[in-house]
Formats: sequence, C-alpha cells, structure tokens
Amino acid sequence: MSLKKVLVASSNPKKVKEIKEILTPLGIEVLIPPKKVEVEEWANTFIGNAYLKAKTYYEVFQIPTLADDSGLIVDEIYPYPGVYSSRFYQLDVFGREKPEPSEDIANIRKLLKALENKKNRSAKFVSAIVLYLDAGKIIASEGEVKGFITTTPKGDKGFGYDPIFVPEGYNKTFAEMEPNEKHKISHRGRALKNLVKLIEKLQCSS
Ligand code: ITT
Repeated sequence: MSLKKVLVASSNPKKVKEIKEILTPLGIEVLIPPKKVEVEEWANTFIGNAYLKAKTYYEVFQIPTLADDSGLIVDEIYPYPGVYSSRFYQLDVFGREKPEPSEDIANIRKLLKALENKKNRSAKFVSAIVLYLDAGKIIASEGEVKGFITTTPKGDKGFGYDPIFVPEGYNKTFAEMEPNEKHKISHRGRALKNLVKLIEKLQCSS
C-alpha cells in the first residue's frame, strides 16, 4: 500500500491548517474538499464521530479520507464539553451563551463560568483520527494531552479552547505557543504521528 495524498474531512479551516502542518513534513499531502459535506455526528464517542465524517466524505469523493474528531475533557464537569466541544455554548447545561464575538469565545466564556471557584481544573484534549481507505478498510489512531484550565484566556494563536489550556509541564497556554511547539505535544500531533507509523507498517507488510 502506498499513500501519498489524503482528503481531509473537515469544515474547520483552523483544524485543517494544523493537520496540514503536521502531515506535510511527514510526506503526506493534504487535499481540501472542493465543497462542504453535511455529516450528522450522532455517535457519543470521538472515534465514532471521526468514522462517520471519514466515511461520509469518502462516499462523496472516493479517495482516501482522513477525519479528526476531537475535544476537551474537563474532569470537574465530565462529560462536558467532551464530544460537544465545538457547540458547548449552545447546550442548555450550564446555561446557553450567544456565539459572540465568535463560537470559540462563547465556548471559553461558558467553560470558565462552569469552573468558577472550582479547585479541580484538570483537563485533557483528545483527538481521534480515522483514515478511510476503502469500503471496510480503515486505520484509526488516538492521541491525548493532559493539562489544566486557566482562570483567564491568554494568547491568540491556535483555535478553540487553546487560550485557556496549559499542557502538563508548561507554564503557557497552547495559544501562546508557536504552531510547531503545540504540534509536538498536542493530541492531534500525537494521533497523526501514530497514524503515519501505522500506515508505514501496512506499507511494509503489503
Ligand atoms: P469538523 O467536525 O468539521 O472537523 P469541528 O470543529 O466541528 O470541525 P469537532 O466536531 O471535532 O470539529 O470539534 C472539535 C472542537 O474541539 C473544536 O471546535 C474545538 O472547540 C475543540 N478542539 C479540538 N481540538 C482543539 C485544539 O487543538 N485546540 C483547541 N480546541 C480544540
């Protein structure tokens, strides 16, 4: 099996940018879908939703397709934001927020309110990756990074909850790190590097 190009099944440009930055140096070209495809992410696990995204895009474009389903797990309010991370602000639980000035900022505002006066601020980011090669032929990989939630946002790089997440062993948020510094230790960096190892193993055995 030889794999040089993958389509990325995502409509989040910041996530796509990260996947590109991680995979390009590893020799895999990332293709952007020419149009958005609606996917119903009904699974209650990251890997289940990654499978649904990869399969749906594969069925439209018929080329090897990679999807990332990811989110932030916060121990004090488990299972939130979890698999609901991208639309946490809209959920009734902990009170709805308006998506202003952006969805990311509304999610952060809501999480900081939910953790107000809470001592336990431990959290982890999880990324589940599914590479859909052909009907019934998939490779899956997961990565995580542990850390804690700050009390105020810091930094303007990255996306999502990056301004309030400090990884274990560091004293700055993901949003204060250069992209490559984040990718070295991030859930997505770890999951994608592991995926490439699995692809190489398959290439050796075929
Ligand atoms: P696609 O499904 O189209 O890929 P999405 O953003 O909706 O885009 P997910 O359903 O996987 O993707 O939700 C992931 C959410 O988790 C994302 O919107 C962020 O809020 C959060 N998240 C995931 N990875 C993150 C990271 O590296 N930094 C900050 N937040 C992250």
